Amino acid sequence: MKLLSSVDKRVYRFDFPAIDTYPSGDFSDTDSITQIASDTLALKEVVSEFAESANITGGLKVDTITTTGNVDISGSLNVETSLTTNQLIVNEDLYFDTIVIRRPTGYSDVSEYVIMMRELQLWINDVNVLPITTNDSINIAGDDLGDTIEFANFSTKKTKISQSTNVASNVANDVIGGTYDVLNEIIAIQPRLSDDILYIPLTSKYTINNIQSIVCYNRGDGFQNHLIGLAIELYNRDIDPDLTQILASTDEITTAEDVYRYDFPAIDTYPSGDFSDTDSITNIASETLALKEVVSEFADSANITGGLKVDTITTTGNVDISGDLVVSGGIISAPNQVAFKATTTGILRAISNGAIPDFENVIFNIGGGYDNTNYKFTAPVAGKYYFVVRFYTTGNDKFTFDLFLNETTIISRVKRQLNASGGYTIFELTGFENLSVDDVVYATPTQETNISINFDNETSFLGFLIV
Ligand SMILES: [Ca+2]
Repeated sequence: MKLLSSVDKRVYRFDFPAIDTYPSGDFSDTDSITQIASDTLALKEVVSEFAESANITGGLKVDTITTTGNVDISGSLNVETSLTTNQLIVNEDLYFDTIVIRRPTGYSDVSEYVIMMRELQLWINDVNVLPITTNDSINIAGDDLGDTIEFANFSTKKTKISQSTNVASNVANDVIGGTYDVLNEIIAIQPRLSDDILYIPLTSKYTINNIQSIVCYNRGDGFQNHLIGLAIELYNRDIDPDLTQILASTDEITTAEDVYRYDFPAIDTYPSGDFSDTDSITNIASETLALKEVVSEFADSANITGGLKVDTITTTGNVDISGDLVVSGGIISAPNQVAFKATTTGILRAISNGAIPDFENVIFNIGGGYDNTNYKFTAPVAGKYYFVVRFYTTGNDKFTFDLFLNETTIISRVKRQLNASGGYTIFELTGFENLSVDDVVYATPTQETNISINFDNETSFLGFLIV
């Protein structure tokens, strides 16, 4: 707001954005304590600069937005033309760098929440990467979670200790012992809780899509039911340090087994002959050795190397298919497939050579390719089109009627060679043509003088895109 002292007015009025809500007929041309002064009475200024920030309930239209800070968008960002940036950071949700083994529902098959096993393997590119991408346990209680494999509590995110020398990082020491080499401390020394976890931070970040399999070797000397209730979860602690977003998860273990195997989509890339029927640090356990589960549910989005089976696919965006689309049942609905039909209106007319019948009455025109001012169809997309020109002639004169492509090529022709009797005959001219975008198709009589056509609904021009 600025002073308007240089202007000779008795009343000054400063409009703010909500002036739009004031009834337009309620301004007063005279001094008023019940109405806002009108433009006639007052000098008006629009106040549009606000301090600090503004919460706008309606839409905001501006020519340019310049900001020195960040722009946080909780919805989607749609860019109609182009996006220019020096650095594009892709959503890393699908990358994980942390494995957590925990009890999602707090269930334990035995009274103590024991976490014990021999080994966990993360198979990527035919290699178990866990031994080379993890750090040994420090094994001190009460520390914050860091970059070492530890027992911990999921609620407090504080470390807990192992029993004896069975430290947590033995889960990735490339040793599959005869009994177990990972065990959380006994309850008499350190209470075991339902939300205790085995925390396995990786020193590398991997995409879930590249996982072939996660294999868990349970303890090997009985008591395998101690693992029942546990599940394996994947997180990205780099962007989610509180471990709140599960990127992928196995089901809870429900049966006592020696070995559990969780296949991810990239299992298709693993050589089919390389599965091992015995404990192995070089090969993925076979289905003979391990109970197999396929992990197919990921958070948010996924690039899936293998197949994808779902009940329903709903998308608000496009679906681009570079391969074939095979539909084995149901009906394909394609409401936007290019198609048009137009008819003539009026009475009998003689159409001379080169003239185009007035197909002015548009029945439908999906894709907008047909022009009912010049009676020509212009292909909006490339493809194979089928055309029909149907006309009703009451005359007996010979004629030639052609379907043209781009004014030079005759796609199809119907012809009455000689004058004939009878009249009132319907002819159909059909054509099937591979068109490029902007190819033009239309119908016109040629060669003879003219043709008498009945301009009713019997005379029509139609076409549609087949593929
Ligand atoms: Ca081990």
